[in-house]
Amino acid sequence: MTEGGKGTMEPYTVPTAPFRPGDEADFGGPWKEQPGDLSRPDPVTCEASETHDHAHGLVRVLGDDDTASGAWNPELDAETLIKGLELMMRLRIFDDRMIKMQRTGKLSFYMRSLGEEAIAIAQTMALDDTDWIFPSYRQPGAQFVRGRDMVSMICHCIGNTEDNIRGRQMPVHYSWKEGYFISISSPVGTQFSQAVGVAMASAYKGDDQATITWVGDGTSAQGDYHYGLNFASVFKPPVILNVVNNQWAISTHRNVATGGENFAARGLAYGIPSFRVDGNDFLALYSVTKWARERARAGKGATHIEVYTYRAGGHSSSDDPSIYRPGDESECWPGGDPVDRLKKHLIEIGAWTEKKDEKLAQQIDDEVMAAYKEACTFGDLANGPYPPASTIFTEVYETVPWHVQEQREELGK
Ligand SMILES: Cc1ncc(C[n+]2csc(CCOP(=O)(O)OP(=O)(O)O)c2C)c(N)n1
Ligand SMILES: [Mg+2]
Repeated sequence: MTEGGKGTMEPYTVPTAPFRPGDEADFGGPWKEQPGDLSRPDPVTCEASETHDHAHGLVRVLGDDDTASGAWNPELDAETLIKGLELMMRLRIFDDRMIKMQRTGKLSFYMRSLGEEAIAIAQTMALDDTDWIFPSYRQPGAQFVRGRDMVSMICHCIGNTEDNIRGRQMPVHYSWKEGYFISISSPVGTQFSQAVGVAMASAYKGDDQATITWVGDGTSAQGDYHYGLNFASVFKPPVILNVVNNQWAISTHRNVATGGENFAARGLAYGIPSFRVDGNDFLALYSVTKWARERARAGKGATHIEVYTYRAGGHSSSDDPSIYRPGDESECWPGGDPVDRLKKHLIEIGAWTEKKDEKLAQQIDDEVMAAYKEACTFGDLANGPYPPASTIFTEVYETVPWHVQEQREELGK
């Protein structure tokens, strides 16, 4: 003991964010990692140890000059790239309109995917149409890839009579059975171990059906993430496990979520091939997810991916990021904007123009507004109609338990 009874240990500290309001954010300039840096191992024979560099580097395809190169270039044709761009634009414009609806009192709550559009879109495009999707609230975009009608999505956000889940969930916490899109859970992280369990069932049944799931950086500090990884490591089911490191968990910086070097490398300790991928690079995301799907199909088990990105908007409509981070932090992000980067690449290869882009944006916006108007014919937030009270008792149990039946009778519905 030193004088005054104090110990000699370092003082206890809680990690804090590197930049706060008023600071100049600095992420070290353009990425040092380049598209040609990393090899593409054979997905069927690859051992986790072969992905050491991939977990510590950054898988990129789109270079700073907007060209695509390197071993991870998926060589997609222009038609597929334009489809990817269109879907990302649709998600962004939809989000933009819906947050305005929330601000004007027409929705109770909303969450955008701003700056993270490439994730759900590119990764879902790389899957088979019947693969299971276990999303967080930041991947509603997967539904656009699988063709969900926007009217149905908006009806859910309003919670009107055509809400397919009858007002049981918060807005944006979608469920969509026909699209193999599992209900988004409010308690964060539950989807991770569920996804592994469903993948184990697919393997057991011999189905060629893979499962994909995502958690955020903050959520990866929870037990669910580690339980999922451990089961995936032992049983080697066909599952793609993503940690979306968007730097923030509401107002908590990601450096509170792991004391490790990064998020990707944690998968190596579980013996699972692990990749750190530029989450604003549509092509890199598509390519690594295809690799993981090929591995799953071959019965070789899970792939772990850190999607390295930045949450450009607020956490939700209830959040004000200007009180905990610099206002221009997202503009300093070296990964740029995912939609803009794919657009520039398409222009670079001569498959797109600014004019076409503007025309498409207008067309999508018109479609979103028409969908909103149609959704309101089934009820709006202020006036309803809403799902009838009787639906509290339906669609949850196949055989209604006696106590629920009793409650229903008491309510007289
Ligand atoms: C179990 C649980 N704890 C806390 C919350 C409140 N909460 C909702 S989102 C969130 C932050 C999650 O951040 P992250 O995992 O990084 O995901 P992101 O929002 O950045 O995509 C928290 C703490 C919750 N919904 N569930
Ligand atoms: Mg986060």
